[in-house]
Amino acid sequence: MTALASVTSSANGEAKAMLLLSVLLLLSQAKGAHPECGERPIFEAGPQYSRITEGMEAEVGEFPWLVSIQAGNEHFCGGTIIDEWWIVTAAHCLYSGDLEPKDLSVVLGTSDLQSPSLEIKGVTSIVLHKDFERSNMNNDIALLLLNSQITFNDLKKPICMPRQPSPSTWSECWVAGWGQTEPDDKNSMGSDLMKVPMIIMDWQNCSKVFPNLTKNMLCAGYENENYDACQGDSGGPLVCTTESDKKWFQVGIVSWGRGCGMKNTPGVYTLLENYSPWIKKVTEVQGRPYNSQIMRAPSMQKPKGSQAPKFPEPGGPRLWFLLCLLPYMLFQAIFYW
Ligand code: 4AZ
Repeated sequence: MTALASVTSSANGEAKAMLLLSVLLLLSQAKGAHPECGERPIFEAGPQYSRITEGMEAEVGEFPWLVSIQAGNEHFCGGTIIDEWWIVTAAHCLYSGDLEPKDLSVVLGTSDLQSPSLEIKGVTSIVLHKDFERSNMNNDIALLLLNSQITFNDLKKPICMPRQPSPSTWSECWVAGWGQTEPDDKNSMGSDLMKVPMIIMDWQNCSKVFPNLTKNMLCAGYENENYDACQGDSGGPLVCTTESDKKWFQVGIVSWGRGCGMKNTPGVYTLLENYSPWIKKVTEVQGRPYNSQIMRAPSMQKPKGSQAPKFPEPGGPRLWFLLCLLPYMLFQAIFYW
């Protein structure tokens, strides 16, 4: 090989490396633009940020979709981020009649409600399911529209909406919240997020425990353990994952039960998969349509309604791609002409 050829091929290699880098950059920017649902990168990276030594305290970044719904700076219910604008929660949390959007705040991005780095957003609309029945808790679901959109990062991420039909078995389920840790003690609500593992129970068996159970509800518990959600956890998510795809799906909304933590008495949850059409309709009517396609299977496509720009956006992925491509073209031009 001559000296010139070896210089040319190394320059060529550099140019190819640059091309590869720019493609990676392009891909990472595209991922940031439409974050995937149901992922928890900080938690999966290992326990290096953990403050937990034992017990069932949630770790930092373990439930990045979970929010605290507050009135007068006091936590009263949980909620779940489903996209940049929307929080799903329980209707019974907001049913009191005189609650207005301006009374509410949503705390996100933290498992510690006393953290100095938490983020607080206001609410512009409260939408309760119109068929919510206080007497039997049927249709216990509501949506909150935020006053500004969430910028996702590793501490703030949307959950995946349930698949239809949902898997017959989930590999792992958890419920988490800032609710009471002692069934009869209102003062047992803490600022640290707590979690318990859950197993979804057969509907027929659960309807023997709760004869007024409707098909919009599911039951979950943990045999021989008193793991349960309690007051203050309401509105928060029951999330599950399958063995195969390691994404987290919201299967239920904490709704009601017979007391808390009673052995062999499951908790009752709103069956979220029944409400996909309702979520779609409400979010469209309110002018902030939920785009399940992007959240479920992210792609390079733009969200519905947003126009593809005619020119590269300033600092956008295409501009970066072109900038990185330029040296490659120059090398090619110098050494092959
Ligand atoms: C409640 O009062 C409540 N054990 C929530 C969940 C359960 C019981 C009560 C389930 O908000």
